[in-house]
Amino acid sequence: MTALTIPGLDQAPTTHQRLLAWVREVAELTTPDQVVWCDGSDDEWERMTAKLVEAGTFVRLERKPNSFWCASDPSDVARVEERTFICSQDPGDAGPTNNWMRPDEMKATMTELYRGSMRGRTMYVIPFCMGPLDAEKPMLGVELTDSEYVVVSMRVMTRMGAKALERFGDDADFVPCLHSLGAPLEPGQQDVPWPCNETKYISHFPEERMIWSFGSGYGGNALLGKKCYSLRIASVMGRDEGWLAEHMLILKLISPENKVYYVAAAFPSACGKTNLAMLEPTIPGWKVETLGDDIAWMRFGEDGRLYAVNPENGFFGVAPGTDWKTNPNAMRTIELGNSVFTNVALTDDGDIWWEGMGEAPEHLTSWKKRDWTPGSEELTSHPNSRYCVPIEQCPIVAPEWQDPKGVPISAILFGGRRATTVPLVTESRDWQHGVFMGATLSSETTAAAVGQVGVVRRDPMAMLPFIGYHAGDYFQHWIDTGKGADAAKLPRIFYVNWFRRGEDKRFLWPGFGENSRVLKWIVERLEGTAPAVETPIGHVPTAEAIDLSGLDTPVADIEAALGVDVEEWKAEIPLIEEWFAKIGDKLPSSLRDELEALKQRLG
Ligand code: SAT
Ligand code: MN
Repeated sequence: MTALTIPGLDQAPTTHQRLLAWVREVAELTTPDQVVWCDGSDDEWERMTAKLVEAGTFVRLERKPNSFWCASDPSDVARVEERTFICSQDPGDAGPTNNWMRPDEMKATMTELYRGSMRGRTMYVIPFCMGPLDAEKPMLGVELTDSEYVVVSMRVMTRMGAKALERFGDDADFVPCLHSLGAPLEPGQQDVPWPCNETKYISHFPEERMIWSFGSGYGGNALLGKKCYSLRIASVMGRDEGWLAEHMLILKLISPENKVYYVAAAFPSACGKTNLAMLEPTIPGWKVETLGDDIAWMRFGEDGRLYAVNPENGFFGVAPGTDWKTNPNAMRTIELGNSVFTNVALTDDGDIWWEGMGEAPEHLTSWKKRDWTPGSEELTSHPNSRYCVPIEQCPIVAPEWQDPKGVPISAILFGGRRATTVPLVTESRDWQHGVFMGATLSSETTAAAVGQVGVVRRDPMAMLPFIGYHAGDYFQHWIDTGKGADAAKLPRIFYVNWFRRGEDKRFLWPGFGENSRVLKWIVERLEGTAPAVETPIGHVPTAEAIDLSGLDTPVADIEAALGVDVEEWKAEIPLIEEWFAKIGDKLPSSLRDELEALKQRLG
């Protein structure tokens, strides 16, 4: 039998046999019109963006250099957790928090979906690297996709193209990531601006370190280096190899004495991680620099400290609510251009607009491509609309952000969005208690995933949708990470909640730049200079322990934000018990002990 000839298939700029064989196999299954090996050049960016403009997917912005407005299909706007699967051999390895399907069954189902799914389109081969290219062991992947939007976005979010392929040599390991929109084109058929398929699968094969995605073009479902590789697959690698892949920002805090502290912080999607990562301290003399806003890979260094690397190359931030007041550094980053804006509004003079930017212009084109005027009932932008921009453009990016060694973490923050119960900040008693805090983290749901917004759910370490294996084993891995280490060198763990509300429902804490006051208290705890009150749930500052100079929030509000209400916490216990029951037999006994100890302390 003669092999199928598909233009471009044989123009591979590599001699990596496994890669070549896999690309051929997928091309023969999906039957694209041609295969293009992406090099990541400016030329390629020009060609891709021009093609997207031509197709009506992109509108070039007049008011931002090299930037584009994009509206997705209204049905394809967020991660689809219901359609996300961990296909381990044993369902016990996916655990109670993931959807599971047998790998052979999933492969059979998806193979039929992929058959001919790229017909009439181009299949792009995107070699990429998560984390610095000069890492001792670069973390490589290849995404095959029939979406130009994905190519362009991967160029921003990862190190991709020729410079990544260089690191493949003849036989480097890589994570195969297969993506198809599932929207083949028949000869002469007119394309739509945002092709996708009603049927969606986001499937992970943890034992094979492989990802198959079908039917969606949206970020978290389609940019497979991000949540799929850097969290779900990497968390499994981390379990097996003794490191942590976490849903955390990485920031650098510089004190007035020029002392440097690196902080990693986990929050569920759309809870202000990007804002915290780029915070502008309101207290004099303090500075923040950023290293990442979404994902941290943490490994022990030779000195016994935990070092964090950001595997990403760009920010994929929530647009609404971002403006010169809440996140000036994000605004400065996108002002420089080279950005893709998805599902925000378009102004008549060719700029972008979204809720939270102040007074709306007289007329906009909404994310649904409809005329919008200030009287309109609809939102201008989808609540999960995003900007996608290179990290290097951030004016406060830390110079060491590409250091393959990473940066030593002094404090880990876990945070959720809770209107009640959880104080502004609590310091854990020790590592194990900190892991308990993380494991029982809860938050009100946001628009980052399809589903109801505002429901309290447990979101352990803000990783609920991203743990690539059994949540109980994941907790044990966190416990073991602490056990194997020198306790004095471990990061200290804190639990924060910027979102507590008063009886009249208003926020008690101003948040944003003022969060620097909480960071300052945390640093003073590390230095042993700040007081805290021992409460049943951990160490909590009094209002006096926090630097409130120049803040006009009433002290009564701060006190309420810091309050530990024993009755509220007693009401929380059955919810934690319910959550632990869901984890089942694999719940580490040390976490059960922590729960018992908490109950005792609450009396
Ligand atoms: O949709 S993404 O996963 O890319 C972003 C997020 O939900 O945090
Ligand atoms: Mn995220």
